[in-house]
This record gives sequence, C-alpha cells and structure tokens, in this order.
Amino acid sequence: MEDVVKKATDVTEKVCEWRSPEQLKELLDLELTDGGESESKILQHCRDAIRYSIKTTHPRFFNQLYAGMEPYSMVASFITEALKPSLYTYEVAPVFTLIEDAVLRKMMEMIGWEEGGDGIFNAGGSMSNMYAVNLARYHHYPHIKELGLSAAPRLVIFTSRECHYSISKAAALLGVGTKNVYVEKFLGCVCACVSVCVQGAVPFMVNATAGTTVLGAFDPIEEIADICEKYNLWLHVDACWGGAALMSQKHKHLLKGIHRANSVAWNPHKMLMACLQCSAFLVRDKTHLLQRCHSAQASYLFQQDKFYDVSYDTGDKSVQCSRKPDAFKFWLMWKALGTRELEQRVDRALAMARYLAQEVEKREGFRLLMDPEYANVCFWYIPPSLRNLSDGPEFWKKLHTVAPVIKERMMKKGSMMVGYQPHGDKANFFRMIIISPQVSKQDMDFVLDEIHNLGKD
Ligand code: ABU
Repeated sequence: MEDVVKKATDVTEKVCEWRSPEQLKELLDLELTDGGESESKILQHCRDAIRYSIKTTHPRFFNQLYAGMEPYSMVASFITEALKPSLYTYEVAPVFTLIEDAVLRKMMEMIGWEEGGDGIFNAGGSMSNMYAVNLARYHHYPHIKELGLSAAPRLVIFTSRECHYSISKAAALLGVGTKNVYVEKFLGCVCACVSVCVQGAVPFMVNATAGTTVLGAFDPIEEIADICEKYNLWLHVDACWGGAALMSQKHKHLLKGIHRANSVAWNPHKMLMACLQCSAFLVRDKTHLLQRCHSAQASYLFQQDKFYDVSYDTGDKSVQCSRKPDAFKFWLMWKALGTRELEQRVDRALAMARYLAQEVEKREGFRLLMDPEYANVCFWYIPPSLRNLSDGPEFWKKLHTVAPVIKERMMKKGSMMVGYQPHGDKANFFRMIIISPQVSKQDMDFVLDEIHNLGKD
C-alpha cells in the first residue's frame, strides 16, 4: 500500500506509463478462470494495476476537476470499504447516518441556509443535477410521480450555455426532452423568454452554474434568483466545482446569492480533494420534499414500527438503494484540517491559477483565452512555425491541431497531464486545473516549460 501512495504522489515518478488498449491487453492477464490463482500471481496483478494506472493524485496531474491525495480522506475510504455499510437505514449505518447529517448541515450553513434544509450524498454531480430536475418538477407537478408525464404540460428548463452536459442528460432521462432545455447565452435573457411564454410550454426550473467545467466561470446567481422568484421557477445551482469557494472569505463573493437557490450540487471530491466520490445534493426545502418525491416505502427496509426513530432511515429519499457513506470521507478530513485550512487551500489554488495566467501572458508563444475567475487556466500554445502567421482562419485551423499533438507527446513521456478541448467556436486550447495544496510556482513554470519543449515543431 505504501508503494501505491509513493508512486502516486512522488513528483519524481511518472504521472502515467501510457500503453494503448492493445498493448495493455497483452501486458495484463485479464482472463477470469475457473480455478483461483496463487498469492504471488495476485500480487503481480496488483502491481500491474498500479503500474499502468494513471496517477491522478500525482502533483503534476492537472487534467480533471479532481486531483491530489488527501490522507485523512483516504483513511476514511479504507475504513468505509472495510466496514461495508449501506446508508439506507440507521440500523446498518448508525454512525455514518449521523455523520452525513452533520456534514450536510455544515454545508448548508456555508451556503447560508441558516435554518437548515435537507440533502443527500450521492453518486456524483450528474446525479445531483438529475435530482434537481426531478425535484423541481415534482415541486410544481406532484401528481407526475403517480401519473407520469400526462400529469404535466410540456415543461422547459433554462440553463446557461456553459452548463454541464448532465442537465441535458437529466432532461432526456426524465422525459423532459433535450429540446426543452433552453440554453441562454446570458441568463438575464430568461426574463424575456419567460415573459413571452415559450410557445405554450411551461418553464419550471433554471439551472445556474457556479464554476463551469471548461472555463471555471460563474453565473450571476443574485440576478438569476430575482428572475426565479418573479416567475416562480425552481433555482438550482450546480456548484459541483465552484462550491469550494464558499469556504473562502476572499472568494465566496463568486457565489453571491446562492442562499436563494432551491437546490445546490456541491462535490467535495473536486477542489476540496475528498476521495472519489463525494458529492452532495442539498435542498432548501424543509417539508420532506426529497422524501416525498422519491419514496417507495419498501416494507423490508423502512418498517415504521422499528424500535428507533425511523426519521434517521434516509434511504427513501434517494433514487438508488445501496448508498456508500461518502460524507465520512469529507467529515474526517474536515475534522483534521478545520475550516481554516480548507479555506487556505482554496485561496492557494486560486492564487496559483492567477500566477499561471500571468506567466502565460508574459511568455512568448502562449496566449491566454480569458482571465481566470477560478482555478481553470485556459490558454493556447503557439509553436514557432505559426508565430508569423496572421490571426485568420488558416492560423486557427493549424493551431487547432497543436494541442492534441502536445497531449500525445505528454502522455507518452508521462511527465504531466493537462487537458485540452475545443469550446464553442474556439480552436483546441489547454485547460489547466489547479487543485493540490502542494502545487507551487515552480510546478506552474514546469508546465509551461514542458508544453514549450513538447511543442517544438
Ligand atoms: N463532472 C465534470 C468533470 C469533468 C472534468 O473533470 O473535467
């Protein structure tokens, strides 16, 4: 185990030892057989799994909205895997039920719901957004639970262009329909859209994003809340990524107005580094809406004549049945570090993002896409051969091919991992995500030097 942790976090080790699927199939003995294998073979399988896995906890993994190893959270993960509780009833998960409640309450306090609310940890941000769509719709049309879609008119969700794709997935899954997700460039436009009433359809929900996936941008929650209150729309804030800014006195203004949301998605496994997965869906409602919306009253689990207070059986609030005690992974590290240390980590990540953006602006051959609002730093690398081209379609067409080539070279070398993507009409650009508290200015410099070296024509 010590070996895994060392290999996964030591900056002198590779972030990855890349192999193609074909190569990896050759290297790994994947076949499952009738007879069991010897201990030494099993150990070799473990070593192979570690060797060829991507070290997402490595200090130079900047590829996703999660990274880094949080030791207290990891210990919590080991404990919960060993104890194997499921969070549907208090009877099989008494400690973790109370811990989940305590963590949710503290998160609600950070959001500004002083009077509390409700919530549930679940299997990820996409799931939280799906909960939001289902709950918002149930709030407006409760009969839909029993009667199905016939109990409601054509319903419409408003969201901003930069929202996570899970809003669209939720619309498809829940029968709202992806064409009924109206994407607005600026959510201020919702006002106009609502007032003209959408071709006989009924808007029921607005999704605002606090920390968008690619750009790390924040929707103006306060303004959106005004519109939602005026038109009686459920306001959901997808703060899966940006919610961590609530920990920071310096940066919490980014989410100004979040206390007016009806629901919030916030993933501590992202910026706050809790082990995967650790994802909370929080609701301002205090009338058991979550329970009423999702309950199926399975009599083998939720007997009402149990010998203890059955309000602690949280399983009927959730869509899934078995549920891991993910809150413990956040609770234990929060206990160990305290709110102040979590705040400092967020501040430090955002300071590093600003440092990197300044360096990008200073260096020849780099171009910043936008000033970072959060911990996403988006930029192009322009190799020497393109630097004399004028800024027209030919330049952008060629530049579009640069990031994929650098990424391939980076992966094959294993020195670091940084993501790239096209975005709207923008040619492929790098997206650096800065999370780990151990990341330094030297690491930021390393990233730019390495891209420059890998990008040589
Ligand atoms: N759930 C959004 C995560 C995507 C990313 O890591 O880039």
